[in-house]
Amino acid sequence: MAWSFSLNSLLTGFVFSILAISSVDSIECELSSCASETCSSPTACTASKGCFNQIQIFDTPSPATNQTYKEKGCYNDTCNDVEYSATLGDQRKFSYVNRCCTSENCNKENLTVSPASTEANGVKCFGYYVEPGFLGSPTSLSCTGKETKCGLVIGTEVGNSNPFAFVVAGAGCMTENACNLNVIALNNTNIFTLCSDYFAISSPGSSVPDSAGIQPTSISTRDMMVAISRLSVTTPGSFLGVFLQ
Ligand SMILES: *[C@@H]1O[C@H](CO)[C@@H](O)[C@H](O)[C@H]1NC(C)=O
Ligand SMILES: *[C@@H]1O[C@H](CO)[C@@H](O)[C@H](O)[C@H]1NC(C)=O
Ligand SMILES: *[C@@H]1O[C@H](CO)[C@@H](O)[C@H](O)[C@H]1NC(C)=O
Ligand SMILES: *[C@H]1O[C@@H](CO)[C@H](O)[C@@H](O)[C@@H]1NC(C)=O
Repeated sequence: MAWSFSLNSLLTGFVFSILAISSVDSIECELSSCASETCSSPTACTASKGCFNQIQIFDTPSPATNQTYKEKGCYNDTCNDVEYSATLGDQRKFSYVNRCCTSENCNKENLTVSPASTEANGVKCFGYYVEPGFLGSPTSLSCTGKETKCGLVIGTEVGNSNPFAFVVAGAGCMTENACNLNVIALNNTNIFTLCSDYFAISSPGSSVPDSAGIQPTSISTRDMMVAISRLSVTTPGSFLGVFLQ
């Protein structure tokens, strides 16, 4: 028995060393980026953990304002497989997909985004969209597919001397994992999101006041306009204060 025990521990030790060696091994991934149709020529990077493949799509009613960003590269610590989207007013829709993989050059494939479900899910949100030079009008959006939350999106320019330089703002339907984001997206835009029943017109089986004690249906289009119109003259912080008071 002693013999078999020591053989066992020898084997176990051997297996552990192999695992230890292979986990410090590094792999090569494709490193590239595309802004709409313009892509950098792909190079390679070395990752200790794996490769990522990311796509961001900003869908608008016109090809001239559509934007697609793709990025491929290496990661050394963490990477999350995520997929989220937000549909705002005036047919503005933002989708984000990030995929992680851990074998050599596994991010070579180009990501495609499967079309989101167009089936209404019963949630209705205020839809709104504004950017410099474009002021939309508030609408009621019938949310579809997995976009079951109502919320607000604010985009500010990264690195602008005014930390709240405003690029885009909107309200609409979002997937739950698109709530409470604070990320850099699209063309160097800081995206901040907030979900709240305050932006809901109706949701199935819910007439409960939200945590702020406001009936979801109590917001009027006029309230929304007033609040949003303050956006261009104030900071997102105090703008949010309007909603969170
Ligand atoms: C990951 O680590 C390797 C080796 O330490 C390094 O060469 C590489 O630049 C790092 N890559 C990233 C994306 O941090
Ligand atoms: C991915 O897209 C880039 C840029 O459009 C293209 O050059 C490349 O060949 C594509 N890769 C694959 C594997 O289809
Ligand atoms: C991206 O941002 C840069 C600098 O902020 C700007 O020059 C460029 O036109 C922008 N590209 C698009 C597609 O909006
Ligand atoms: C953006 O443009 C409109 C109008 O031509 C198309 O219908 C969309 O499919 C297109 N969206 C993307 C992501 O290319």
